[in-house]
Amino acid sequence: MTSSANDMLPPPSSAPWGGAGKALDGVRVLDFTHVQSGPTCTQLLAYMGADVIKIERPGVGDITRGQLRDVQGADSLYFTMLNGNKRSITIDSKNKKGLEILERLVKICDVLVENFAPGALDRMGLTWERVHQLNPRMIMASVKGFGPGPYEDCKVYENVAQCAGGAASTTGFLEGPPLVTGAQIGDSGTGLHLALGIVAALYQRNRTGRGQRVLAAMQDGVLNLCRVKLRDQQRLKHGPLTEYSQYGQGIPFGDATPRAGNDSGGGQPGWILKCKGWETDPNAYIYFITQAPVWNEICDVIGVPEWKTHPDYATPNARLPRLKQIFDRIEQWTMTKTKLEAMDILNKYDIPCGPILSMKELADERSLRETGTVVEVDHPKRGKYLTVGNPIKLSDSPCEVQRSPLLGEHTNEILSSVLGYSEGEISEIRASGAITAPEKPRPAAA
Ligand code: CAO
Repeated sequence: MTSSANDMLPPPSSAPWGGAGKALDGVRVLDFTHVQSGPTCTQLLAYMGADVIKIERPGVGDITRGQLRDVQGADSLYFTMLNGNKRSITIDSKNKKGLEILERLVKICDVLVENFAPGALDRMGLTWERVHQLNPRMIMASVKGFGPGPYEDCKVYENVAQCAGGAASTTGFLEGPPLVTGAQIGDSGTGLHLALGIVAALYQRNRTGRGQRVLAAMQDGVLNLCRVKLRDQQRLKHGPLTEYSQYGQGIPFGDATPRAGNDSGGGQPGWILKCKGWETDPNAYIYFITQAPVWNEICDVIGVPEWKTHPDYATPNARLPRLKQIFDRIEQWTMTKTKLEAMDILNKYDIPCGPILSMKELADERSLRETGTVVEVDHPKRGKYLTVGNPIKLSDSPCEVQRSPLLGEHTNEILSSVLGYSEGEISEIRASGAITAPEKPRPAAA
């Protein structure tokens, strides 16, 4: 009889769904991340059950704790919404004792995640070689702005990545400048890529017994999300991009994928159209897709049944040069309905469409609360706030969203119960300055 890898696995659990622990139970993450990209990644791992220990500089912490502060004396929403379900320990990595504690953490963690500027971790003494020597099973995962190449030493923020990864050159209107998008595809998008790399590395480690380096460069992550634009770049060699409205307007194409306004990215033309109330409500709009299989239904709904058979409109190819005129006609209809009324009517006919929802509407949307995508949590300093829960739903690993930790809230707990330091040793550590901010000099006596 031959044995397979599956023979090594335990039999299926008889616990009820959601009662067999969390997907990443038992995985301990040394979270050396800050700002947005890295924290997005480690928050997802925490949502999935990993024990995420966030290392922060004593007295200061993640810089976002104090950025865009809305409540005096409380951690900002920037921080709280990216650091739920984590524990916080303060360690000064430039203090000798601090580095010793960090190295002890390296030995007992499964994954180290960091997104410092290139070289910062090496300067702390935590090179890949050192980390691998301390713990050969350690997976060391990094977000950097760029991969190896001419820009590898550059510091990068969200919009820089959007520009360098191809998003900005392909976003906006043809006649306008490049635009960045509100979706944080550089930061949160790269955090997502990194999280996938980490779980793949954890899975491979089950077989090989060793860790590896995982790198997600923000430029690469953005380009991956702009894959269809690189597709269009190659199609340009073979003629104009007929689904872009500039084709119908007779505007010639250049040698690079142009900005496409609100054109649909796929082969089904779409546009954003005004709805009732657009004069005063900036979000009274709907995205409308003229999907070919429901063309007849579209003609009936907007009141031009003759377009079903008219040679200028009956086929997708005939419609391509007339998209502007077609959407203008559809808009005459959408302007008579609110975006939600239009949505109701169009969905009855399976016509793909989507209301432009504001953040206010999303925050109030009951179904998002019910699925745990939008969650209200309580915080000792700022009170209740909304955050985004796990957007990835696992049927056997439910997510309970917890508030973000206060700066250093778990320092003692981690030193004693995770690292096994005695009370006496913790006092010595405290005296060494490794976990506390240096005292501010007192003003001289008058
Ligand atoms: N104890 C002591 N020092 C610490 C510390 C700790 N616990 N935590 C961090 N530091 C130090 C680092 O060692 C580094 O010091 P040196 O430069 O002297 O070696 C310093 O803090 C700052 O690190 P940084 O250069 O990463 O921070 P920055 O604010 O100047 O730059 C950012 C921020 C995001 C531009 C940069 O980290 C970066 O390019 N990261 C990679 C790309 C990325 O993730 N960008 C997305 C950010 S989200 O918009």
